[in-house]
Amino acid sequence: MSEIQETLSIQSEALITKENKYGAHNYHPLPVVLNKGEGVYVWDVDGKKYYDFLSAYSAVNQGHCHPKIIDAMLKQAQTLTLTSRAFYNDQLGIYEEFVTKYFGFDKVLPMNTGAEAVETAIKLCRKWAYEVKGIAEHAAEIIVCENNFHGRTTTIISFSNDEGARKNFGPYTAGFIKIEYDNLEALEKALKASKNIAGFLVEPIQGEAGVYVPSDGYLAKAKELCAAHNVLFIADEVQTGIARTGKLLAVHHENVQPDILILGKAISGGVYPISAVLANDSIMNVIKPGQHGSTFGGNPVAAAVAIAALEVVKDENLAENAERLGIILRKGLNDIAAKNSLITLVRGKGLLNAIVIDCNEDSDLAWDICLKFRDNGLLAKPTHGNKIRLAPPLVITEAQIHECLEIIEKSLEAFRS
Ligand code: IF1
Repeated sequence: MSEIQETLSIQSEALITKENKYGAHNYHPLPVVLNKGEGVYVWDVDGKKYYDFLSAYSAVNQGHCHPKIIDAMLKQAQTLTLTSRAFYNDQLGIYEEFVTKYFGFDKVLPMNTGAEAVETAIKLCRKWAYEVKGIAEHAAEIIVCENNFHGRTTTIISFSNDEGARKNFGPYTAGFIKIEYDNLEALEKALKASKNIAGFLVEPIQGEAGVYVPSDGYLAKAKELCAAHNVLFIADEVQTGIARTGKLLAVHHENVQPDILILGKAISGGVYPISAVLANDSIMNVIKPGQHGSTFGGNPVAAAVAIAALEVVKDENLAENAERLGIILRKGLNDIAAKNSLITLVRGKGLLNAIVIDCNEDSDLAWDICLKFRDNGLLAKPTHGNKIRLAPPLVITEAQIHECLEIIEKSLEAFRS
């Protein structure tokens, strides 16, 4: 794999070396060192400006350092930052009312990271299964999908089938059944096979798998099957939620209301770690004092930030923008693909898209293309070796999309064989 490029400044190289020396090697970042962001742009330490086509894995949907969100954070940070949940604070209730009405649920359970919210949903689902559905203790099972990505905790990686994420982190948590994604027959079969199914945990679009969009009707039918078997439909919208795919939630494309909704990332616009689990009373009320929590979950800064970030999504019509510009982006990418055989497939929804590069998953080609994108002023990252995720902040304009398509086309031309 190409490492530090000759084009890097001494300053960038020094900072990368520090991370390599003092930080755990749990990432392999693209060699670019950023120190500023505004809207769709980020800048490196040498002042070079880039389009951000990763948006911190869809956390920065509202654009970098959105003034309204930053103002809310600063104001609250100067007043009260953390009380713990041992006491009430004057922000949390206001946020809880706001976020539940915004997404149409009775209650919210506030956490910090996506993985924590997934863990929360799993615990909630299991407890509901024992106390409401009446499954025998320790027997509850949750159906998950192959090639899922739900986070990095021990339980979550227990039901991953990504060897890198899983290997040598065992023993694993039991109670999960894996079925093929986008396969309703497999779901129905699993639901019929056992009386102990508590929930079905699913990403409406599989992000890590390379932006894999399921067939039309899959989510609606899956929800229906779950309802028929008294099984909770749990949507992990950590990556797909908050306008990214052209609707407020990706499940809204099929008019589905999940039983449990998991949100993270863009619920803060990428300024603060905030996540949330939403459900109605019949489910959420199984959690009683002392049974779940977090020191930072629902803190006053998070509450103020999340309200501002969610207001921006509506004020600036980000879902509509993502829908409209996604179509233009995919059309432009397909036009490039028609001329350049390096792109074998363009897929996605809204502004969550990926191109599949004509090489195997072990090849360096997608990585090298991302280095070329970088040199030409656009930042993106390969996923699963041969796919490149293209997911700019949702505040991007049509003119900017066209400029980015030019960068992409020009960069790919350099690789034409
Ligand atoms: C990393 C991917 C994206 C998520 C879904 C829960 C979480 C995530 C659907 C956990 C997190 C991230 C984490 C990031 C890579 C990344 C990712 F490539 F792995 F799939 F976004 F595309 N559910 N996704 O996508 O949220 O605990 O991280 O806040 O570096 O691991 P978290």
